[in-house]
Amino acid sequence: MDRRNFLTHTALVAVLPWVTPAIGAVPTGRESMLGLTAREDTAQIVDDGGPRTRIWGYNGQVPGPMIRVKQNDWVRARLINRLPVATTIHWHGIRIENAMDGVSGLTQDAVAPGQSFDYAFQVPDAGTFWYHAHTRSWEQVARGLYGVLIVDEAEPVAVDHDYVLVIDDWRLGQDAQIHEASLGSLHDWSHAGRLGQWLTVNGKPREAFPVTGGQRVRLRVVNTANARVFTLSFGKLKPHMIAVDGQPVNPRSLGKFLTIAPAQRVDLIIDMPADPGESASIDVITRREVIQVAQFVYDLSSDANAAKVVSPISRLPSNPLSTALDLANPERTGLLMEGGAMGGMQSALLKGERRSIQELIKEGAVWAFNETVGMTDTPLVSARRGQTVIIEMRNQNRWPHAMHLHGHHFKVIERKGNAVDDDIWRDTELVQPGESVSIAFIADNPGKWLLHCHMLEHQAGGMTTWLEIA
Ligand SMILES: [Cu+2]
Repeated sequence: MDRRNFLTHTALVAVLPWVTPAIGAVPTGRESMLGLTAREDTAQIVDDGGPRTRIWGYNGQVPGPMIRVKQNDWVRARLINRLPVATTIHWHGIRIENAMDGVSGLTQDAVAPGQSFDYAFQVPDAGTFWYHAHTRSWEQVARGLYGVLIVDEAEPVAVDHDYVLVIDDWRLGQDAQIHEASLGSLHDWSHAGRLGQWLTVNGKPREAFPVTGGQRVRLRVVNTANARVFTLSFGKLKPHMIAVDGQPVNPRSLGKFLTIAPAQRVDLIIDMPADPGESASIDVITRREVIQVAQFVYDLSSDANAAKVVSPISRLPSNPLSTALDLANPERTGLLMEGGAMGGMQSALLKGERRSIQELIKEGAVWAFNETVGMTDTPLVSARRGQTVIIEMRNQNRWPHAMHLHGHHFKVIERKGNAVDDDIWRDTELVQPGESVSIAFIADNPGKWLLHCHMLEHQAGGMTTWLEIA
């Protein structure tokens, strides 16, 4: 339980007092324009008393300001770039108008230092989303350019608390500063991506959520790490999953652990036990240890610490997502995922030319989709609007990949050759080494949309392609 164990490469000492959560929600809407200034600042991401860390953050904060709107509202945000480099914002999981998707080089030009860009879009789905830099994201997200975007249901959902748990890992030097020398490290790119040794939740080392016994908590878990897949344990608590990547699912018991890949979100309902003596901590489980990252703190002075009649957990209202897949007449394509350390890739196409693995390594081009590194002139798929698209992904390398599709939510219809029939619609799916996973979605959002690995070093190393919907 000692956080020092987690810091295998630094001498940072971690003993902290609990701090109360302070996530402010910034309303936005048709009338008001939210300013998001991307700039360098410092943040207390290590323990109080330790040094402040130089970060890049929206309005100088990490996470950036929480944006909270109602379903069908407009988000209007002005990105003001005070960074030394160009940037853009991607609104992850929002089924957005293509021009607002924030992908530099595909949907907009990158915003140069000193310049600004106005994003304005309507949010069709209620749920838990996030926003982050989408220009050199392997560096900009690692430095802290991300925030949470919550879209509230049209009718409020009955809970006593609505809490957010944003998990990130940071690679810090002994001075508690971001380890810059390893940004862009070929080792990270060709292995699991940039993994940090310092954990934060909501931008600090630990989080405390006030509760009283018998209360119902909605907990929105967001993984903003560049590459780390987190495994969370809730001790004796019994969470139920109610939404995945912003889309409602039939409430179901979580089981023992929550596995959450980079960019994924999971909404949970947790009924707090009446007895404050019961375990109420949230732990991150690694291969070596158990690290407490958050705790539900009972208000012992309250008379309310009593068991309430536990009402059933109802399903969240459905979002207006097209789910009637036409599996008989799909546009179908394969996506072979190759490369990485120990992957055995011999050569691949880079900018239209076949290059040997030795040449590719020199360019950091260590991953390929369908024998091609990175973006191509023609899309992986051209679909008519409304067509069902099936993408058969085959992970033929030694590493897991968190595959993210922009502008749509998809359903896994087949895994390892077995048909899957569940009610989960995702924007990011973890594909394990050796696995084949087929996803299907209705191409109902016109434009140019990325499909890429959200292990951001894998994306930068070549795991990115695009689809075009007429
Ligand atoms: Cu990957």
